[in-house]
Amino acid sequence: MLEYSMLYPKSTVTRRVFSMDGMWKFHIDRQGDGEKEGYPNKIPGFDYIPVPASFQDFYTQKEIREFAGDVWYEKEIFVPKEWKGKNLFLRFGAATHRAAVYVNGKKIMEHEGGFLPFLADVTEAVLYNAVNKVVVKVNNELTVTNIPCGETITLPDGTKMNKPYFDFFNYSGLQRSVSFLAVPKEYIFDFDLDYELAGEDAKIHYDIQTTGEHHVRLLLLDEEGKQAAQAEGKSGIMEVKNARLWQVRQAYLYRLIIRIYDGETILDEYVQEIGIRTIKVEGTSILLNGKPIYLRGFGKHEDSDIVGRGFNIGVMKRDFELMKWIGANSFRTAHYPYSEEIYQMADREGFLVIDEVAAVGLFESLMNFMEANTGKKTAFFEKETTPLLLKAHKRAIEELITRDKNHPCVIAWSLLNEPDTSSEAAVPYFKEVFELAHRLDKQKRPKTFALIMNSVPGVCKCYQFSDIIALNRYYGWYVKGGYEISEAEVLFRKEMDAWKALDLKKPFLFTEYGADTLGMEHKLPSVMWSQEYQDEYLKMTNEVFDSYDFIKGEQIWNFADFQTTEGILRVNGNKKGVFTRQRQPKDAAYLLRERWKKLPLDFKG
Ligand code: EVA
Repeated sequence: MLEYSMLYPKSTVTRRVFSMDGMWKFHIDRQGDGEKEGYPNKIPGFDYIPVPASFQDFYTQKEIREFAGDVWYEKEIFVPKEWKGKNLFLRFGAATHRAAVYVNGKKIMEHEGGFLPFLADVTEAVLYNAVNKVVVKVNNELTVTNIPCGETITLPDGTKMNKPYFDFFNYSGLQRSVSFLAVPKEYIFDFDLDYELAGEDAKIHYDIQTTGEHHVRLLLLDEEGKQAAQAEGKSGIMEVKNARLWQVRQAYLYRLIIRIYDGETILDEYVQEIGIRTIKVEGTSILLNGKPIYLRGFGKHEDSDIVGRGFNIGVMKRDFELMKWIGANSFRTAHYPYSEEIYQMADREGFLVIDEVAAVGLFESLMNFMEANTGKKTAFFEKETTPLLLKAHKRAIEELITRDKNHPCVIAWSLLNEPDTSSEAAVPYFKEVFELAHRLDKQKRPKTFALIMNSVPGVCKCYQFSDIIALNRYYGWYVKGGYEISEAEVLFRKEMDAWKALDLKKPFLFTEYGADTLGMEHKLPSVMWSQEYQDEYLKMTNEVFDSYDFIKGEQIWNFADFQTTEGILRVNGNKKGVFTRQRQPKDAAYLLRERWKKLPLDFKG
């Protein structure tokens, strides 16, 4: 169990949340000696930047954009005296990739992992009815002992530089909201829900964890605010008559109110919207509420102009509108857990989410999507440091599942993206990771990982761990692109025939396929990178998808163009977007819309 509660911050009759978003004082620690220089008490200078945001794209200097090391943030907060006697927490939606938190000069905690929330307990450190100083040191260096993986090199002139083993820009900083919470001494710490459907009715199996022994009561309200069910005690079953189910693109959300009582006094209250639904895999089918579904949608990124990977509420709204327009019903949170607000929106809009932990780059190469095809092996899981990586990875899985388990939108966990599965050493690693996820999830959702191009029958040692076989495939792009596309199709079908021959009795899903396309480029006849070629590529790929019954979904790479490390394969970023980075459609968007609007939800049963 985690040492702090991951519940999303909400004000209720017993809780108070104060947003710390806005301008923070900011300083880049070029010497890396901030502690020695007294930064925990006060950071130097008067530069201010917004939170939440990545720090990289505001500035005009390349050495800031590429900076690898420590950056410092500072903000003052007034703590009212009425909050005495409460637990006071600072909550960081994320700090990429690791952070140390100081209050009034005193170190409170450290956290590693750049895409999940953490809480600093500042109850003892604050001064009441006074201004308090919050200082946060954020470090963005990449290592092979933390996820996502990469390395930090030193250039001949002494400058440090990040070398990701992954294909997205190493945006960092305080990229998500920061809040200050006042929570009662005895409080609701966590809860787990699971659903069982019985005819018209539903049973909600629940477990509530609190920090004390007082009595717990639950109340379930429907969308009109009418009582739909109630229950007493920390664990049990709540019966919902004539339950309205959470369905794909037709969400129904109940409001669950959890309270701790001392007699008739409410000690703590937490409120969350929940959706009643079941999810499971049976044979080659993915079943939502017992009925087969076919996924259509995207691998995405949190990425936009100016704020980088910072949570951007406007971009989130636009993305959902575009996904609805194009007829998508799902997305994968490639390659890290997204901001919590995105899952809340997916809950409300009825989108299916494959929730991915930041285990990307477990294949030692910047261009792994290219090199996997060459037969390159990197023995990634045979490193001396692998046990440390495994520890960080498991911790991130625990944080992810604890954070996201009660979202109806989350239908599967993706535990790795494109690891090197060619050596036996990967097997015990996978075993630990998959077993942990299974144990932590009361709903026992399907678990998967995205297979890199060379993870094929005969080579991949780990696909058996997956409940859904998720393939990242680029036949017609990295393999035999352009006029060779007919050969790409032959090779693609050959691989799919090999999977078919294994008769795994599991659903297959394409978690990636795509072709880089410049939003302004037209060419008749087509060439690679033109809009015409993206369409040709999609026609070929779709035909292959439709030839195999066990393929139960397609999530194209990528929803939108996104920023990457600069290099000869990337033109100011990755251009595989169906939409541009500014969220306007390429030609392929119309082709996909045509297809997806017609595909029934239960396509291929
Ligand atoms: C690509 N291919 O080459 C993508 C990457 C992605 O951006 C992959 O999983 O295999 C990766 O991150 O465009």
